[in-house]
Amino acid sequence: MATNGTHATNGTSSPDIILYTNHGCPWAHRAHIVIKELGLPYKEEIIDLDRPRDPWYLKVNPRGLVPSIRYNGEIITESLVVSQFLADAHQSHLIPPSTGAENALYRARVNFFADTFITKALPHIFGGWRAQTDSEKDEAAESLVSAVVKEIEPLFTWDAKKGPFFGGSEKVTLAEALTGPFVLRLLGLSKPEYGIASPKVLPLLHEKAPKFIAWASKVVEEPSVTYIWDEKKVAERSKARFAKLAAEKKL
Ligand SMILES: N[C@@H](CCC(=O)N[C@@H](CS)C(=O)NCC(=O)O)C(=O)O
Repeated sequence: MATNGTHATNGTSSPDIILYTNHGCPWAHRAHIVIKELGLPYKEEIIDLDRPRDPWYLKVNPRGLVPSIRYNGEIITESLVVSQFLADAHQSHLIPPSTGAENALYRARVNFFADTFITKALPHIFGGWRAQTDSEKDEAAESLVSAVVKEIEPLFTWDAKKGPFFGGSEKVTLAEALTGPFVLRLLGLSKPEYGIASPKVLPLLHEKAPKFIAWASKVVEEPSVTYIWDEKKVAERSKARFAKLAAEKKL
């Protein structure tokens, strides 16, 4: 089991955290960003997703999915729940506490932003990867860009000169922690050299969703977002997985 991190940022004694993860999983990646932003020490247990889960892990998470965490002996599962829990348990720049209407409103905006990305854009990102012909990939690219323009671009209402992240924050917030793993994949795996997505995705986003691209370009530069990211490895594994699914006619 690997040990990471050195200190807690909030002045309280550090909790005992085990993160059950796989570095190729975007959902688990959310928890990595949160933990890194909080500066929390943790141990990690890599779960091999290429074979059936061991019985001990099914006791940790009966769904067999990553991420899960053990926090001072308590198990917490599901990436959104894990991320929100850690951010609430350790107050930081990620998200304000839920006390007071102003904070509650900010939290609602963060949640809406992340939810919009996941429900409106992500299905088209995945759709483009699964598509098997160039024209299907192009079609998914058009749908993705339309969704970003309609649903996400209007959410960038803050002055990005103050700070590039949600609400004009200079530091990554929970909005970026929840969406960053997918932003990395969108910007990284859409490069034409991988042949995973339509080559039109990035030029179209630059042309039609400038605020989104400016934000996304900053997100993928953050050390907390990139420290477990291996673009080439994820690209190769994704291609191999889609080729296998296509051969089994499961796409
Ligand atoms: N809704 C879950 C999704 C997690 C998820 O799908 N994890 C995948 C890896 S990216 C997994 O553990 N797959 C194992 C399997 O399906 O057997 C969350 O947000 O935590």
